[in-house]
Amino acid sequence: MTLLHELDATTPDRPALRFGAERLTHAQLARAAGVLGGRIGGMGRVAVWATPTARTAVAVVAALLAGVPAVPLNPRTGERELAHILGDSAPDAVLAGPEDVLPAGLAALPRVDVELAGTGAAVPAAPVDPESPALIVYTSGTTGPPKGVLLSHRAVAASLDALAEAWSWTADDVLVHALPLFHVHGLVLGILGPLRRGGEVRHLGAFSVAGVARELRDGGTMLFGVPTMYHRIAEALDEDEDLAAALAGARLLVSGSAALPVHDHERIAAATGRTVVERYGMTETLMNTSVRPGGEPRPGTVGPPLAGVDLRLVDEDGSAVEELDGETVGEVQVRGPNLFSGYLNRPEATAEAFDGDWFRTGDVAVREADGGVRLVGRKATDLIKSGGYKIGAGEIENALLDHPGVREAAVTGEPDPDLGERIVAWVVPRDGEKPPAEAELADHVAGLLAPHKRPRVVRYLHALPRNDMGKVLKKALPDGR
Ligand code: MCA
Ligand code: AMP
Repeated sequence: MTLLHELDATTPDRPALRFGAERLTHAQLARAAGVLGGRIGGMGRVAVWATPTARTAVAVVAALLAGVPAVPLNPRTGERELAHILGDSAPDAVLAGPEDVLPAGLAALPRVDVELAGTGAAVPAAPVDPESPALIVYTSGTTGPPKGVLLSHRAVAASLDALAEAWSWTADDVLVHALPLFHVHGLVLGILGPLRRGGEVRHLGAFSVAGVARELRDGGTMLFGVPTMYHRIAEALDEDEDLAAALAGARLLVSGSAALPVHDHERIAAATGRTVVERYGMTETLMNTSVRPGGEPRPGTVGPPLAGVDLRLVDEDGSAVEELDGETVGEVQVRGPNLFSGYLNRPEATAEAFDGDWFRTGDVAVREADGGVRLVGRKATDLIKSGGYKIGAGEIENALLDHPGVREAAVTGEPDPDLGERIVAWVVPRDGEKPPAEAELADHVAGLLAPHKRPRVVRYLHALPRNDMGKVLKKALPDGR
């Protein structure tokens, strides 16, 4: 089985990747990845220094071809998180661009340079077991460090093919995006998606509204983004007719990773005449549902299940919710070929995540009369979605407690018009006279974990509200949830 489009006589010269000035056709990508695959063949796992560059795509494709599971690393990961991921996944090497400066935490690992123009022997196309892991993607939970999600070749292929069917996604599509390449959204949907179809992806390197408009005007047919990106687009639309025209010319505008507020849906639809399509997924399940393009626009819903995905709602007592009334809530549970194979080294966590063969998403939803899913919340209040990133309150609390100026810490998410939710740190300083500054605490968390996990607001308290057992009562925080 191969996850990628097989080159035929008509496709080798078609563009595959465009990252600014770096451009590779399908044949050039196959060559560069084939050569790199030959160098890493036989390794147990490889880490990929997942910068937003063509090298990351080449490295991941090489690993897929060689049948070596790839562990994408956020190039801004802080020292503690990096040490955890490396210790947990035990890669044999790190694949990085020759110019990349790697942190000390990677010094002990053999380094393999990723070249865009591959010279040398290409990997022979060995058959890969569809059940073997293609990727190990780290994702946050409510407590503890992130868990490695094992994604098989089968799951990735199944999910991408279901999306292709739902969206009529073909080799003629040119996808535009600016998502990070160390999560499912940017890497699986945003890079492997176009490559599986034999189409093209143009990555902006970093998100900007102007960059989106430029690439859509210049032949882009689809845009993938998180709600924060669509919010920034919606904000810019008022004064930018070119942007509205560029969006209107796209075949498909897709949002995911968090809820797109109705207000942003409406502003984009009013200015462009286009409805943003929402799809719903998760690192562990890849994609579960999607609104079908051309259907009745109904902001707030994430559409019916994709082909092959079984989805049910389960109430507090564990009984299935049968009502399609748009009112009765239950936890979303899914099963299908899109599901992960388990958490790396975490059999208990894997077992806990399932109810029989149904995966418990932790998302709470209602179903509409047409079977469409409307997400209404999450079971765990200790998970924060900020800018489309999932962040566990516990890991930030632990990082804050390691700061010498912090006696106690609690972390919550608050609504934020741009990020969806912003991370708020509630801190009891050791010295009330000289509390550590907000920026210092943000830098501390960014350095240990990752910049997107840093608190955006710090509130200082004399004590945290606790119950008789000593458990922090987050709901009792002055503005907490
Ligand atoms: C700021 N920066 C710092 C600090 N403060 N760095 C270190 N220490 C600090 N104290 C740097 C940042 O690294 C960054 O640098 C720049 O300042 C701006 O950072 P930030 O404010 O965090 O960025 P932002 O403007 O808030 O980012 C918004 C964003 C981003 C672009 C929308 O949140 C984003 O890319 N989100 C995508 C999340 C995603 O892909 N989620 C998918 C997972 P520089 O600018 O140089 O980078 S969910 C998933 O995969 C499932 C399956 C699904 O359904 O999709
Ligand atoms: P992650 O664990 O980072 O892969 O994020 C998965 C979570 O993102 C899901 O469990 C949902 O809570 C959320 N999510 C993904 N897509 C959507 C969407 N379209 N609308 C609302 N929430 C979403």
